[in-house]
Amino acid sequence: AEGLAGAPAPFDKGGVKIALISYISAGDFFQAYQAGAEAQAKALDIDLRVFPGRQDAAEQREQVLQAINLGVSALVIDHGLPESLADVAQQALDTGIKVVAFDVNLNNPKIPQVEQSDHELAQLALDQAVKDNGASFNAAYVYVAGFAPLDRRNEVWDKFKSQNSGVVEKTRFGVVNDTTATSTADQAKAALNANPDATVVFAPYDEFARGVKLAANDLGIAGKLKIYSADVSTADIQEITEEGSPWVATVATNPAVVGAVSVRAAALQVAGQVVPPQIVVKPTLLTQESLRAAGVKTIEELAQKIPAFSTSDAATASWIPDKLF
Ligand code: SR1
Repeated sequence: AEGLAGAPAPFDKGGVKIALISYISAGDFFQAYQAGAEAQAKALDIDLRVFPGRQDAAEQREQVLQAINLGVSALVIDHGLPESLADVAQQALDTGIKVVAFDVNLNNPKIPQVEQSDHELAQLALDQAVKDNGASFNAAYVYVAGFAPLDRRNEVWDKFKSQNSGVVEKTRFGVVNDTTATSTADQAKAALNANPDATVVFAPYDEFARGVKLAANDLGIAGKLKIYSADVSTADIQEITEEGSPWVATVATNPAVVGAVSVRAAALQVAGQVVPPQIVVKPTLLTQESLRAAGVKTIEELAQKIPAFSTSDAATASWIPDKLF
């Protein structure tokens, strides 16, 4: 450990231990989130201990206890089930460990919450759906309850339906597991087969959108469907912009930036600095049309064109390097 010149203690000496404890590690979003957290940790000379997420609430809870025993200075808890985390997160706080939560509501005023402004994200996607399809359409909706970001996006979907009586939810499905896209594709095939009049799909997680696109291609109905999602990755850009793709818009942050912000929020607290209770990284609407017109093929190219994809002003300080990508 070398330390960071000009940084407050303990970062001036380096080697501060922070744990990143995820519920899900698979998929583009979570891999990029972790990569961003690692890049920010490296820039701060933090010894980041990454605990793999395997969609296992009991294992994630155990990992929090392991991190406490490791003597970390802070924990970043990335997704998970509040009921299996709240008491062990409090235990961490009680031993002097700082805690940051990303997308899991631990309902604790001592734990700042990082999020992507999910209400705005969903609203931007649905506004685009109305722009493209008018305010009357039959929809398929992909949702799994219990994940804070999906629950927040669902609140917007419910409100949107109540304000647009011409929008009919014909079918609802979804699964989050270690093969979310292919499992969702299986469900989507059955649901879209049974509801051939559904023309718009609200799938606010890129793994959901990828699954629905797979199903649409298998069923030969890609030409009559339009998919609206959340999230973006290089692989998603390829899927959105390819000829004949039904995936017409997504609303996204750069997940690597969100990972970096989460580590910065933890570091600020370890340095004794104040962090707001809500730390928001705002998303951007990316349509198929705009991506094709800009000729953007990768998330790095997006970062060159859209400032919010290269850095965020959330949880910054003069001593924290934040130009990472
Ligand atoms: C299972 S929750 C998936 C969502 O978490 C993050 O907020 C991403 O945006 C993703 O859509």
